Amino acid sequence: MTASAGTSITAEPYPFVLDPAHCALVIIDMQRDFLEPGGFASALGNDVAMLRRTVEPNRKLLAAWRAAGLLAIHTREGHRPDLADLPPAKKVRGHGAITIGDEGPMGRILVRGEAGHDIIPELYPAPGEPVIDKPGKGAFFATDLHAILQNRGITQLVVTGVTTEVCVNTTVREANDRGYDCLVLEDCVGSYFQAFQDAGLAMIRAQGGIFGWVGTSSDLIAAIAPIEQTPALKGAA
Ligand code: C5J
Repeated sequence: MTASAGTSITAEPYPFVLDPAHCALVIIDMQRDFLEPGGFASALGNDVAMLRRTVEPNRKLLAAWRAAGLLAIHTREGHRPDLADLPPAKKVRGHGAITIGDEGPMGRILVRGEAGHDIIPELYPAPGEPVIDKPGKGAFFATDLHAILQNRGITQLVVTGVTTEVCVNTTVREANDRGYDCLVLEDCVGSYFQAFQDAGLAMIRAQGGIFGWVGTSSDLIAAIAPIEQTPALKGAA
């Protein structure tokens, strides 16, 4: 078996045919403020363990993806230090005591350049891997993600990260409307709420895969392993 010609991967609602040469891994918002015990989300009382269970599967997947020579892209939700790109509605939503731009446990909340805004060390981008700074929930809104993907001939996305029902779902819907096939890996996406994790995945694969496919990292890693083991296939991919 080679993974270069189109490998069928077990997924719901039916197998996903991977085309590695035209597929990018997009890891959504694995940022310290969302995932670390001392971060903003945990200060608000969220159980970050619900998200941290995704770290190790993502780490293994990213290592395999890099070893296969495939394109990995990282996103971060956040805003300019002057907050000029922060809609007033987003700033006040939720009536929180502290909101975006205020001082949090790891610097100003969701502000670019602050420690809490950065990606967790376990999944830190390697040199050359694009990092998309996005002001919204979707990774396509007000970013150059679509241009980067188009310029590289990408037609498929493997989507992982947090949170399942917010930034992962929004990005998958945006990608779907732009013509990308999306495979979401259930063990590599997380929510602070189990009901939202379940519903978020169910909505993607419902109605014959209305937004995409749902699979697991172990099946994907098995499918790309031949690329890693066969140097000649890296060129094909
Ligand atoms: C993400 C959020 N990344 N929940 N953000 O999902 O506000």
